[in-house]
Amino acid sequence: MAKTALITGITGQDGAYLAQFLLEKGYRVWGAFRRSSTVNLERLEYLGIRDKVELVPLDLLDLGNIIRVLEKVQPDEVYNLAAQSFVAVSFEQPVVTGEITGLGAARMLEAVRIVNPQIKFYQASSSEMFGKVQAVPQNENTPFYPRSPYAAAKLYAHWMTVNYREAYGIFACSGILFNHESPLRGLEFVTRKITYTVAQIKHGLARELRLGNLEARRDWGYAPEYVEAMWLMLQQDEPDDYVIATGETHSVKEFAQEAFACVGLDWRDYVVEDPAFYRPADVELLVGDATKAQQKLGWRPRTTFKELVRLMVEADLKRVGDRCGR
Ligand code: NDP
Ligand code: GDR
Repeated sequence: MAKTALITGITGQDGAYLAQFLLEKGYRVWGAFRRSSTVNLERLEYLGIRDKVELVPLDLLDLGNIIRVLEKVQPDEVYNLAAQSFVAVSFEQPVVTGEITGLGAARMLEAVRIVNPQIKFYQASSSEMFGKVQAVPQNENTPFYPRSPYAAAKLYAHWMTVNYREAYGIFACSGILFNHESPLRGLEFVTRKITYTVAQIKHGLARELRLGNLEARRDWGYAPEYVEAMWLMLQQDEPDDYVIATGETHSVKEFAQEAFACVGLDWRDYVVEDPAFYRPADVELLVGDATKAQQKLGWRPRTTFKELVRLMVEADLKRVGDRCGR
């Protein structure tokens, strides 16, 4: 019998790629979206899977709603990808970020415990939980030091996941994923902001790129490979937590340099450092050690930094070109 999966955050980057991956594995896939005046299914459409995913309204703020969805869908696996996921906004909306990103995960876990504790549960944890550098590279044993309301909310969700595993025997896994990017990345995140603006500049539609902290370093991987790791975690004999990362770190400046180089331009002619994009507290250096995932899950990143930048720039050149009829 085909397995059934429920994915929260289906309208986001990872939701779309995970749905595609699970459909290819023969899963029945339910996508949970929150009600809005215009539902955004652009990413599912981009991947050509809009009609293959069954959609169900679910808001992480509403426990009753979540319980009824689990009763209706009866999933074998739940992937909790929904969150207020933009770190910069979490400084402006700390309480709502805590409600969605932190307590939202607790509501999901409670619903699993109430409806069917046999459901396998994946929590989308984040390298942001490592925050202020305590050690490099960061692995499952590195102490956490969250530096934003987003990271603090994710840390609460992470420990709740561990607690539900230990307290109630729920098959709950926390994937501590480092930044992963793609042509489906939201435009406010720095990588996509860079590649989209580079494409606009190349097409003569923009003249400059305003960025904040150019020295921040991140471990950037390719999103479709990262959703495979989520699935692998739920296929093991025992639930556990895993770091998923490439093991390489690059600065925002290096990303911009590489992206402009892809279209034959010099980043220094276009990038303007703008304090408006600085954060009250930032994470300066992330680099992950995914040895445990390699050994236990057989997971490895395949796409290099240069390939990632190029594929994102090329996708945006095409998109911007199509929009302006070139
Ligand atoms: P996105 O921001 O692209 O997607 C977030 C999703 O959450 C959207 O579908 C959004 O819906 C949904 N959502 C927000 N609030 C609610 C709510 N109250 N109820 C139900 N759904 C809600 O994130 P990504 O796909 O990039 O990331 C997926 C998850 O992984 C997130 O939890 C993120 O924090 C985490 N993560 C991401 C990493 C990355 O590098 N991408 C790294 C580590 C962790 P809507 O479209 O309506 O806004
Ligand atoms: P991050 O991603 O905060 O790591 O969270 P983001 O791309 O927003 O920032 C990365 C780094 O770039 C610096 N930066 C800028 N960031 C943005 N967005 N816009 C700018 O103009 C800019 N200029 C410099 C930031 O200061 C930061 O240091 C992402 C999200 O997907 C989280 O949900 C996820 O948990 C983590 O990745 C892992």
